[in-house]
Amino acid sequence: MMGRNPADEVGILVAEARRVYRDNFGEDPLVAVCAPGRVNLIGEHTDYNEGFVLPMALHLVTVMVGSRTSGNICSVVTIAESADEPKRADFNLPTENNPLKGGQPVWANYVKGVVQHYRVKPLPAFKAVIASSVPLGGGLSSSASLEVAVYTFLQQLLPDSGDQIAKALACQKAEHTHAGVPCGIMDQFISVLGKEGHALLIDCRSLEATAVPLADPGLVILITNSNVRHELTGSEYPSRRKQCEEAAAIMGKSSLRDATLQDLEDAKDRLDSVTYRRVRHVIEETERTAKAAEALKEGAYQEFGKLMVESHNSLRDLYEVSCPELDILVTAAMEVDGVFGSRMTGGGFGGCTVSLLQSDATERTINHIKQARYSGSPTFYITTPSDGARVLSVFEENQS
Ligand code: GAF
Repeated sequence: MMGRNPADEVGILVAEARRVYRDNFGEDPLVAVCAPGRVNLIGEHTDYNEGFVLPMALHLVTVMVGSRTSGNICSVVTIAESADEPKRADFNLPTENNPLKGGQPVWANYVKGVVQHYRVKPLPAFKAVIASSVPLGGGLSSSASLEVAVYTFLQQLLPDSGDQIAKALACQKAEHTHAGVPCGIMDQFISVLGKEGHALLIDCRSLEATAVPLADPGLVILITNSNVRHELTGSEYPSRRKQCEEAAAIMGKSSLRDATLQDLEDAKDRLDSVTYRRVRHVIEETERTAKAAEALKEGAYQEFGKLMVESHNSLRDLYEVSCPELDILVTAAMEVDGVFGSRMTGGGFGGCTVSLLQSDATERTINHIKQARYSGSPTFYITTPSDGARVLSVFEENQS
């Protein structure tokens, strides 16, 4: 659970990364940057259908410290939780004839992907250390926060135009090409553009975002990590995306954003029953998300919570991306007096739930969830909406 204040937590990560940098490279880094993970309050599996999402940036961040170096070889060390070894990767800067390709270790592919898609060239070589407090595979966007941290770091070495949307899109492209996940834009967008004290209603078609205030001291946003590993690199996520795109084509729409429930009924005979359920989720979830943003603006937390639960049920029954552990956590949270709503968050198949509750219900909610009939052991984060990626320190004059 969140114990220290968020700024101290980031400071500890930076200090640790600097120490490891000194141990590996025998000098101090020049710059430290960070990019947050996210929790999505509502609007799941709608981003790649050009619908609405309502995420907020977290106090959990990926930190990157480093400096430019001469030559062509980049060296990166990670001390973030990662599933694979080695913890150090050395690779050549890409050239037109030799683009950077994915390989081993897997964590380095996120770095390489962003270097490959950085919008200005030629980049100088660099040395860097990565640290992170975003739990790996927790559905809180550990990978997007890594990509955006790398991009933010590269901006310190060779500034780009500063276009924030283009930055998010370049990081999304890195995920597509180097991590093999055909994700939507939500995670990279919020990691770049998150705003303290606010959730963002993102229209994933126009890429316009509306900041929705979310800083009521009477309200707590509780994240419960099921500690069931979530992996989007398997076939489930890509197959959901493909089903949606094929359904849109069958319905004569450029994306499911244009489809209504009436369109769905009209196309029922041409869709198999699984695809029908997927499409229904997407159409209803997009509508629910717009309604939820209105409810949040008005402080109508009961209404917001009801929409969260509807979203969870739809992800469980229609989109089929929940799992028994997430269902148990949501049911347990909803049994507590003072909890407005609860749902799985992120891609699904494990990871976290997010619950909205009265702040005076926090302790009893956590205690109740801990007692739920649940084989794993959940962990908890009490969180508030934070800013997007930022430069934390420039330790000396930056070389340019
Ligand atoms: C993952 C993806 F990366 C996002 O783009 C989004 O589709 C989400 O799953 C589901 O809403 O986090």
